[in-house]
Amino acid sequence: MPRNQYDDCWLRYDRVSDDRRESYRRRIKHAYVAEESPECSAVRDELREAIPGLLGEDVHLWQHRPETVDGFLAIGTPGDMEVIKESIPDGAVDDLDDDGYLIRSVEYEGQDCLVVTSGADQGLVYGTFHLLRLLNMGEPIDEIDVREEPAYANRVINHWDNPFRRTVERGYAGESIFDFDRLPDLRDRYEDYARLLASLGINGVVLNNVNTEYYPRGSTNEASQQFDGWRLLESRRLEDLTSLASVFRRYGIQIYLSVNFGAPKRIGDLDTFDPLDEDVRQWWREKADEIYDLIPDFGGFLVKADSEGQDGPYNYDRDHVEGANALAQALEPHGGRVWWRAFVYGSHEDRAIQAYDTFEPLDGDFAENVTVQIKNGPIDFQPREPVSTLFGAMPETDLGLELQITGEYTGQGVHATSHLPMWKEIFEFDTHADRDGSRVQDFFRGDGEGVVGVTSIGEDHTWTGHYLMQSNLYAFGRLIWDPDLDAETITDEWITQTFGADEAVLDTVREILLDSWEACIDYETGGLGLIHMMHNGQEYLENHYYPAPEEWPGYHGATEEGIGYDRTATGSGYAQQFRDPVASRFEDVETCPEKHLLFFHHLPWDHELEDGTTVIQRLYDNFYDGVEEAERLRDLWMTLEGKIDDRRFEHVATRFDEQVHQAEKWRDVITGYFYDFAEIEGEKGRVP
Ligand code: GCW
Repeated sequence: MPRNQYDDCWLRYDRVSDDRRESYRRRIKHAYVAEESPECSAVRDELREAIPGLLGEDVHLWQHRPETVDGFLAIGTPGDMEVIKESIPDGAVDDLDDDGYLIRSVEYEGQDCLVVTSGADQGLVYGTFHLLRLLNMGEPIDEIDVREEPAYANRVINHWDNPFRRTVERGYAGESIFDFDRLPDLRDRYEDYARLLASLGINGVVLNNVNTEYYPRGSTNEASQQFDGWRLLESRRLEDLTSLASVFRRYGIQIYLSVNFGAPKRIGDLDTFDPLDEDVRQWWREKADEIYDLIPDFGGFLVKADSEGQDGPYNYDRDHVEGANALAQALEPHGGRVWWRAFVYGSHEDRAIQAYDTFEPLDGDFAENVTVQIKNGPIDFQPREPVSTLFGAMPETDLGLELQITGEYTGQGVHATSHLPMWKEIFEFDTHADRDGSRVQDFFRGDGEGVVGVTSIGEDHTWTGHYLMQSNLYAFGRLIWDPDLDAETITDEWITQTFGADEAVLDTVREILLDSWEACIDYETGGLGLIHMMHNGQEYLENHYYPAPEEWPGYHGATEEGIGYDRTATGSGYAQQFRDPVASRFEDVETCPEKHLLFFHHLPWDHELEDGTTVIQRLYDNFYDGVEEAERLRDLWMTLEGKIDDRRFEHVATRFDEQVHQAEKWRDVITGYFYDFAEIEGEKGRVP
């Protein structure tokens, strides 16, 4: 599929304004980039791509210092070139994280230069993309002095791509971009994707779905037959991966694989995959040796075990430590890491309490190179959930935070729902854990820790199924590079690089994105902490898209006398998994924040809230307000006709119509469903 300008997302490199052009031209028209590494060749490629767009003329790449010009761009480590060694104070780079970089405008022997430097080549890639972002946004560059380091060591994208069917679980942008059957042949799309990720400072990508085998075991239904990622550990498949690894390596990105815990039996022909069996441990060691012979900078394994039917240590009555450590011992000699998911449920009546009950007691027993990967909330990426109680509860274990970039529960690539406000709320949440810095964002800062995002990019020109939903991938990357960035700054960066600098476009798209999440919460859940009322249809694109509260009585707890789930001491006790003062705040119906009220409490329909409104009336009102908000956001978008290219304008406008239609459906189905229980009419004749 030929690339066109609509595929470029935020790397459009549109022509800069005339008032910037001269100062830009003086410092970047001529570029001297260090020679020897794949990363530096990626840097040169990106300059060749960007400068013609920004300046309207090609970049002149020199193999030495261009002495005859007014100024130039120098990109390299201090050891690579004099101009950097002499214009950057000694040691300024030494104490920088390898992924960190400096960008400085300097005057060097009468020339106006721009220096991008780092202690390592991947830092040069991230630094170059930072510079190009500033140019893309029309920022002044004559007095730059930037020092950047990422907040988290591991900034990883998780793909739920099914390798050989090219389907993407929870993907809404067409086929998977990865054509594993055609490897080692490469597609341009791989490099374009690596560029997008590197421009955000992403340094790891898990290529395939955590559902690596079809389930339930032996099932014949077509849907589950597509989970075939376990085959990627076959030797011929590993050889094929070396080319893909080389594409991502150029951009400072390591590749990882989701592996099936039963692989020793499934691929290795052993008759067991018991993690304490020495043949099984030997098998994993040999498989790891084989991988690292082919891909020396392989990142490691991601494992979904004993979860939603995937194989795991429970098959042999072993626990998660015994399971994870069996793989960790194999990767350890090569510096590889096991990312072991804590998304395990099904044996506790209240799904919310299981992860803590299961993993907290194992704190400190996991091997050094194991990271326990935890979803932001206790259920499953709902539009709003309280945070996981494991954050702050496992101080002796490396932890990873798992966020969902794809909109599985927030409109599936049709609704324009920004996840950034959600992530900011999660990041800012104070767990009151007994340590310096107890906000969620203060965790995950160790070398073996980090933040991962589940994306769903695909073959579609939009990459994400919706032009506005590219903003979620962008926001994820920027936020985990610097969680102190505010939502407005990140959103404005994305809008300016994607749609240009028109003030009206900027203000309008910013308002749409930053208001979209609360609107989605209101028209999908009624905004009092209710969750999980979606249809679990067989049809792929139906699953989790339509409302079906009748399918999940155990989640919302609607009865004739009231609604909500009692997670206090009189119920499942989930609130007590938090530390005080958080635990007592949630425990007490008077102090529990309204946005989480029915997640922690089961209350009569006519229970009065702080402002005297009853629970049922508030639910009715929020659903109606949510639909009105969706209509308002659509109307806002319509004001941009003629200010944005027709293709993207129409694309988004069409989806807004569907979004409003679906919002009405969610409102009517769920308020009708509650009315049947409560038999309480809504004010203003709203319900029924
Ligand atoms: O979010 C749910 C999804 C599944 C997903 C699972 C998980 C990959 O509905 O599609 O499976 O959780 O996170 O493992």
